[in-house]
Amino acid sequence: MAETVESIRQQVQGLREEATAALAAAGDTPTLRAVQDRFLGRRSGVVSGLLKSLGKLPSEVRRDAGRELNVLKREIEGRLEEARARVEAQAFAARLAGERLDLSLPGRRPPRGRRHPVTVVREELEDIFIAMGYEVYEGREVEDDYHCFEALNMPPDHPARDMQDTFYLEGAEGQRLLRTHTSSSQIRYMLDNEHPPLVRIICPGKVFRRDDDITHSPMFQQVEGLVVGPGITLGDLKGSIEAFLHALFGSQYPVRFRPSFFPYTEPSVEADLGCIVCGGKGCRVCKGTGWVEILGSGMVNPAVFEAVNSRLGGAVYDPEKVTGFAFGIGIERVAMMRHGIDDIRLFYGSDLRFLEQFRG
Ligand code: 2U9
Repeated sequence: MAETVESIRQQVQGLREEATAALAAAGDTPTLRAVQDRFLGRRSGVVSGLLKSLGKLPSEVRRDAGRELNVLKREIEGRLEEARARVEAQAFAARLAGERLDLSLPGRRPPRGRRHPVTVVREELEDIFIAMGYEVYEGREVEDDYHCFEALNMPPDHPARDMQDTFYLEGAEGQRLLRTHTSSSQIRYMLDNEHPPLVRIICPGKVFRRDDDITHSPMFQQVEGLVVGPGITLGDLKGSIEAFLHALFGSQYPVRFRPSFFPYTEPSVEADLGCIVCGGKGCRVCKGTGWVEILGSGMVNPAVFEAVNSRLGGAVYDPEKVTGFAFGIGIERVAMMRHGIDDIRLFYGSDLRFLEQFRG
């Protein structure tokens, strides 16, 4: 092999022309890669091969030949870069040309959610009571027998438990249950109260019962209220409930109270509202009576205070010194009356055709 600088130069020039032509003709990335492999590939690239064989050349030729080959290598690398940029720009332009993009089209409106109709009523109830000076206290949905029943004057064999059968869970710390009313949260509040024995709270939230028909859902929502302090009377109960119902429905509707029974209140009273459908004349909704039952209430049974006191280890809620009233209202029932809905289960069927009819 009688290589001279001149013959190397000729080879380099040949390769330069060949590479330049190949790169100019390359129109896509795979072709570019093939050109790169052919000239600069580590194993079989022509230029790489020549660079590797420099060592075999006579020393007087080696230095100049090396310089020529390295210049060529850098040149091909530079051209490759240019060709790559060109191919990419062409591909992008082709994609844009194929895409029909109309920037004047109006955007797609993302679907907008809304509050659930029961949430709307719950928040309205909360606002009314907040304006009347009540604190909102949530408590917990998973409770124990003590907070849900025992402290509320419903010992294990009490018949009132039949109406509040619920879902029981066995846990590491003993039996738990899903609360059947938010009264359990009110017990919890009294036990944790930082300003005893003064209380003015509402407890809104989900409750659970073994019930399922058109007016009962296994999960429904309540707001219960509790007011405790020295000198609280049945008159306070009546005035507060009437003010609340008038704020909720309008002061044109009369409110009346009837005796009732709950283990946790004594005396107990239920409140009726003049029928909002017929205005009191009598219709299907009020079953001809002109009145609809709207909430339950009563004066807190001293047995409830005693149960709390025995947990607290002292007469904190001394029935000789403080009295209180409590009430409870089902939120779905209010929403049903408002909108003329006759099946509670519609609220929890997740059917958007139903839910989208409400403003929220
Ligand atoms: C304490 C003491 C007493 C809360 C009360 C009612 C009457 C009542 C129902 C209304 C419709 C439940 O959602 S509903 O099914 N509630 O009738 N609730 S008195 O009495 C209490 C609460 C807490 C410490």
